[in-house]
Amino acid sequence: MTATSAQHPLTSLCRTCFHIFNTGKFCPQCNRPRIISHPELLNLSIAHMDCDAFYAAVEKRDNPEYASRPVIIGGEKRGVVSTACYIARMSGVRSAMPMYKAKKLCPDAVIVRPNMKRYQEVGLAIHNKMRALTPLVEPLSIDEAFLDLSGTEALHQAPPAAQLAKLAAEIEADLGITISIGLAPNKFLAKLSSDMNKPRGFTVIGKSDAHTILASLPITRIYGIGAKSAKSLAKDGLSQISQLQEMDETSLIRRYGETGQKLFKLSRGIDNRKVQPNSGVKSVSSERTLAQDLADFDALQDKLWGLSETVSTDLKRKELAGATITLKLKTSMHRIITRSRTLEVPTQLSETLFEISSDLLQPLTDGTPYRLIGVGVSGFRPLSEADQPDLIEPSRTQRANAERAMDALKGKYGKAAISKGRGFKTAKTAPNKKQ
Ligand code: TTP
Ligand code: MG
Repeated sequence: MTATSAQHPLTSLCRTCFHIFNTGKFCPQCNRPRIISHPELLNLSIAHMDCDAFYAAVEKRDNPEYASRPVIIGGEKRGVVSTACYIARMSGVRSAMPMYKAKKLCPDAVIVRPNMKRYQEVGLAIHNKMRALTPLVEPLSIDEAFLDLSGTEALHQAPPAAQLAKLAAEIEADLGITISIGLAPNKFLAKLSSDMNKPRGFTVIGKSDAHTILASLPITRIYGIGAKSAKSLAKDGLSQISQLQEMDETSLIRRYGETGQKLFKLSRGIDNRKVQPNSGVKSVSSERTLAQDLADFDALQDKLWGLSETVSTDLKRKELAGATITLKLKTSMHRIITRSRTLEVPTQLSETLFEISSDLLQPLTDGTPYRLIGVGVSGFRPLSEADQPDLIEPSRTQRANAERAMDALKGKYGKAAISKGRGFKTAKTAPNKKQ
């Protein structure tokens, strides 16, 4: 499906043989009907790609007997749906739904416990295929990424739209996973469009039709507008993007400050954020200024769990694993102290970050009051080397597996509200994130 504009001539791409032609319902070269048409098709280079029913797709691929059955992926203990295949979705099953409800809606579904390690491997393989097209790949989560394909046409002898269609076909053929594509002038519109015709979608939003498409959508489709912001906007009578399009910038800024300016721009399809690959990232860290100075080990260690979880979430989202863990402290006299330890095997797990940073903290708790505490990871190494089974300390491997299972429940890392027991104490205030 395609967003089109009547005034401008269309350009079309065949998603089967990648032939480019003017217009028509069938490809003049291969006669197939999977055609994508848009007047700006050859001018756009920012893409967002998101796998379809990702965890369920991996399970179906690995268990062909599930192919035509409704499949639901979910953790047993917390009883929440991680995802459901598109067959199960026809019965109304959705991510984050309680499992008992999903079972009621779809009694004949195959229920599968998540295998996070497997999904991470497949997600990484997909991101690596993207990196073969451009170094400008920004993973957003395990199954999605932004790509900036500007300037790649000469190298690949094909415009970005054709490169994307080919890549999707290659991912399907080589990895057995289907993916949906959004192509647009910027990240906001690309992400919006990839979601519009799932599964196996390819949707284009151009400059010429962005305004009209946005006008038909609710405000909640603007990134960063969660349930809370939507509620306060609704109090002011604002629920549709079209309403924002009618307001001028000054009054939006006067009402909502910086958010108002963002709403003004995004409602008009303007988004200047760059696609940021991870290659420039040297370290990932998180630190927190304490409400009151602390000297006690237990009290300080209590903060380390939340910090370790934040850093770990960030590492997983960015597909990074680092071997050097650094603890940072600032005394009440503003002196900065750092202590680091380098591990044999790089990690991205919060359990490991917590364990090592606690070890580093121990000798520094000699009664000195601290006003800030932070955890950082550097020394990045290939993800394939990360968190290997620990033969010397098998309990560490068990904890790592438990964390991966927990990640499965958390969905796209942090979307849902699940935290390990010890995190509850520190989860109230979000730490300042730094990179
Ligand atoms: P999504 O891309 O949001 O969902 P999806 O790939 O299952 O389905 P689609 O994109 O076709 O709509 O998330 C990717 C994976 O993240 C998903 O397969 C499972 C996991 N996930 C959760 O565990 N919990 C959640 O609440 C969500 C939204 C996703
Ligand atoms: Mg997805």
